[in-house]
Amino acid sequence: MKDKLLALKEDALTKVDNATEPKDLQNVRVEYLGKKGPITEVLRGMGQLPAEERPVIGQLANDIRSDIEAALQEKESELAAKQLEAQLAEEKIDVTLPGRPVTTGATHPLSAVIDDIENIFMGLGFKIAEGPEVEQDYYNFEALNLPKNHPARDMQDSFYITDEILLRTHTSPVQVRTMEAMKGEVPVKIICPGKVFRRDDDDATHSHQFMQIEGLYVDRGVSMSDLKGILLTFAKEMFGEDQQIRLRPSFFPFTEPSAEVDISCILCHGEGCRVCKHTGWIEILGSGMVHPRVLEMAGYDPKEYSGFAFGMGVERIAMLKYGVDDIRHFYTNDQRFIKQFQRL
Ligand code: 2NL
Repeated sequence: MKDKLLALKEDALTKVDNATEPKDLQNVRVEYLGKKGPITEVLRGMGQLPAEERPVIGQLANDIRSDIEAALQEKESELAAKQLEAQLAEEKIDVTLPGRPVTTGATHPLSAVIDDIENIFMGLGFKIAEGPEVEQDYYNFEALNLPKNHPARDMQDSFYITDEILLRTHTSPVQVRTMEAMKGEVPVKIICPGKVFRRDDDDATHSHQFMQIEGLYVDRGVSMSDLKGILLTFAKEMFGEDQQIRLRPSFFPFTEPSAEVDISCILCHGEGCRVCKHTGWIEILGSGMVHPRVLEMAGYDPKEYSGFAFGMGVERIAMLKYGVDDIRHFYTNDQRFIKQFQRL
């Protein structure tokens, strides 16, 4: 038995020595050390041996097994090193070839405009608040004083998931949720940017999905003059120091009184041109004093607290600021368009 094992070892080591390819070594490993190999067989047949021989033969078989394995591994690294050497001798690298250009990402123009607006309002003490895009009817409509029969609630105008769940049509629900979470604490001073969804046909100025930023300031003694002051500061920082604003009476169910806000035309500075339709003014947002019922539903006593709110469409601002003529450019993902607004 002992001689048979030693002969096996000699055979295996000779085959390892003569191997020229990794495949040869794998064959040796399977042939001698595999489950059906002679060494495994010896170990299996140990039961037939006299008791005093068992430990000796067992030890020997195990030693031979590790000797063969060690020889295999040594030869394997030897072959690998030879293979690498041959490859290096054969391959030529042309270090004079030009490098591949590295493509860098660009901030999307809508993200750039949102960043600008956020920074301006953070400078005025506003915090940023975000919330769900899939929203409950209560937060999207009911809590904003939009009655059950309001046209905005029509299936034709909103994307409903169920009777009670829909894609939010504005970011106002985030403001309602924030007030609710603050449990009557003041000041509530937030801006809420995000995606909103309306069931429009897409054209140059309409998209079924767009970005909105709304602002809300609730405290004791907040007045319409605070609204005017904040929005004038915003207009100057966003469009230039010489900007003026103009408020026109309007209507929103969630504000009373309500006002549309215009800035002086950024193209002609009030002279009259095609962009401002010869009025000298451009409408950029809607605003007003938060309706007392909206305050009350969110847990703020309208006798003690007041607030202003406003909302603007980000695409509209970006189109004005960058002279973009079609809202669909923002969503077509054409690199040539997006790269024009590149900044770090
Ligand atoms: C527009 C007009 C507006 C608001 C949004 C608001 C939010 C709360 C309470 C009261 Cl929680 N108002 N938001 C107010 C006035 C106008 O948006 O034309 N947006 C594009």
